[in-house]
Amino acid sequence: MKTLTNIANCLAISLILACVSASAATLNAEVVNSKDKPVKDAVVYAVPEDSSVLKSVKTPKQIDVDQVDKEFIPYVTAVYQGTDVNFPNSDKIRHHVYSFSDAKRFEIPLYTGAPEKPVNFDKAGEVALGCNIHDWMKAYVFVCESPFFATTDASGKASLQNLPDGDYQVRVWHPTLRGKPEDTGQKVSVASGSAPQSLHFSIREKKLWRPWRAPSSTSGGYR
Ligand SMILES: [Cu+2]
Repeated sequence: MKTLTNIANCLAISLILACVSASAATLNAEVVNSKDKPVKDAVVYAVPEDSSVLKSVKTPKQIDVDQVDKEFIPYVTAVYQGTDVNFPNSDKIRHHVYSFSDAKRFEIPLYTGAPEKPVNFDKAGEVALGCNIHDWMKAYVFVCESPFFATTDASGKASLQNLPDGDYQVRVWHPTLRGKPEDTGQKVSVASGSAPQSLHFSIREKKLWRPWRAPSSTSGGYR
């Protein structure tokens, strides 16, 4: 019996070791604001110093930003430079999606259902989305110069996994970020076989103007 327990212990230890090496190049990031409160929907991204790493990475070519109950879903979408974004309209009414941002100016005039073609985001930077009909509909596409990114959850945490070995600048962007993502940069070296690293970002925020939502039968009033 004792031998069996020992074998079980050995197996458990082997499994733990296997897990550690499998998650070798993992970065766990936490983003807080100047009041130490977690920041949700922040994009944490790692830019490799050796850009040849980017050639071997497979990334999705298309992604959706939906419109449901007169809101964009999700609020923040991170994409790798060059990705196509579809803007399906899941409501029964028409929306008119646009952006005036430098990284992408576009307009999809009043439509229902799926637009004819997606919008290609080929320039890195933030793209603020709006709807011409519903002023409160606001959302963002953040176009990353790197395919290694993750968006923080409600606890301000995000995990970047399967990073190829090498040196990176890890940066943060958020709609409320005061200053440039480059100013948030932290240099990190990752190597397979090492334990996950933890990064802490404290960002300065600016106030975002957001119009009140009009009353709706489904939301039960203003929000
Ligand atoms: Cu709309």
